[in-house]
Amino acid sequence: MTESHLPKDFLWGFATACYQIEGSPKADAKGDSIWDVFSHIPGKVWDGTTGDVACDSYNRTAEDIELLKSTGANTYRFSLSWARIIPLGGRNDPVNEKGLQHYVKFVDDLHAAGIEPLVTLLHWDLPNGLWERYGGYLNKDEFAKDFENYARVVFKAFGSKVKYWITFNEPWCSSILGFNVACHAPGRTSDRSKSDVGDSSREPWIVGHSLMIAHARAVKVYRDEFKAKDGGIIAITLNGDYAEPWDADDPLDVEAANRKLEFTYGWFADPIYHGKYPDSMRKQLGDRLPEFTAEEIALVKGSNDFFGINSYGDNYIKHKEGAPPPDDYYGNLEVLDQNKAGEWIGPETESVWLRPNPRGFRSLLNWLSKRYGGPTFYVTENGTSVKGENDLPREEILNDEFRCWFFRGYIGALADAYTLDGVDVRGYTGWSLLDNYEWHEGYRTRFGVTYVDYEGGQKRYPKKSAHEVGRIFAKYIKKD
Ligand code: GBH
Repeated sequence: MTESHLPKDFLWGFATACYQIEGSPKADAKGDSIWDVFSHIPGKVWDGTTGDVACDSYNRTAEDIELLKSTGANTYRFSLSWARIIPLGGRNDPVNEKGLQHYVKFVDDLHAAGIEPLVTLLHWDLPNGLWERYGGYLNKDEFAKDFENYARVVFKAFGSKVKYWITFNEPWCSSILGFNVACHAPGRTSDRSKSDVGDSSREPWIVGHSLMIAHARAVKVYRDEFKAKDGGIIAITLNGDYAEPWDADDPLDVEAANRKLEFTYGWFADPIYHGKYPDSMRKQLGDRLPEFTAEEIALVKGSNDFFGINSYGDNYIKHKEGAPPPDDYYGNLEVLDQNKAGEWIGPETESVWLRPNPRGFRSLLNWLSKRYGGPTFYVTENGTSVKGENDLPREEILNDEFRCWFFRGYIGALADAYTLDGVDVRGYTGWSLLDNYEWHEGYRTRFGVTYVDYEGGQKRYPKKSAHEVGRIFAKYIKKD
């Protein structure tokens, strides 16, 4: 029997995103992002909170690095605030040296602590200036040019200090949650009870298309102007949970489960690895899904040096009969927690959408590896909330056995996928280093391996899982 393991130089650590942890929305001449605006609109966030203070990480970089060191992590994934670096966002707008140098120093400090930075250029917090100027991602040409400019400014400032770049975090969320479900900024939808503006049947697909082009242009800039001297790799990070048929004996459910993966991962990964959108999407969406020009697809195809994945739970999928409504974004199917036999896909968490299932994670890695010809994967987010965690006494929160169980299962599944299935995975950053601002859910839902006491001055208290993750990796990573 083979003992599952992970390769010797495996990168592991934790992930965060700037709007979720930094606070200090006006410090050092930062501009507003669409999240600064959205979170302040009454009714958008469940508990009415904003990211104005969050974990106060903008002022506590040293503390966060100490925390990372204490977990034994060798990697940290974080995102840059575009609006700190170029407050208005655009290619003719001034660069804000203070904002930029904040991150350059942070990267230097990480290196001094022996921690490899994995940098995301945009984790949903688009400069509001670009939204106001031309509708942000709705304007493909303007947006792609401005993103390219921002990327170049950043690549130049960091040089060889950063070896791992991610263009966008989860374009699916920016498109679907921002322009259909409307729970994320800018909150547009066809549902007039939620927004006066928006077209759920068209805008999300336009936004997804813009993000692909902008991603590809930034990658081209990196490859043409920086890669040879700076030696890094660059990719986009896609999100999606595994999908299993509600009734494994019904070919329509089997097909629907596959279609769900095409509508989440395939939407972005098929153009990059296969040069076109999935047939199932074209069939359902017709001309609502933009076409790539020859020039665009030449740019997009091959624009990943690795495959970034964010994945959390698993679902059962049941096909739907009849024609899908125009705002359908999953591929005419139901996403369920129980299968036909009434079995739950996994235990409950604090997040309605998340039921963990490590076996499903291994299957997902296999599905992606097979469909995309065995690329190199970095898992850039994976983690769990805990049912009722926020209401527990602090001692119990710190003893987060459920989260430890989650990481044992998922990291074990990762090692099995690597060892037994030949999936080429080289890195993993757990979500998240800290409890933080969980977007429209506010602060109630906690994903951190560190408890943050929001009432007690943002003080950090490592949970049991903060140390457990390192113990798990120590078991799997080869020593020689
Ligand atoms: C990640 O997204 C984010 O990158 C991170 O910022 C966040 O804190 C973390 O998850 C934890 O939530 O029920 O239709 O609203 C994970 C992918 C996709 C998970 C959308 C929640 C909700 C779908 N997310 N999903 S819906």
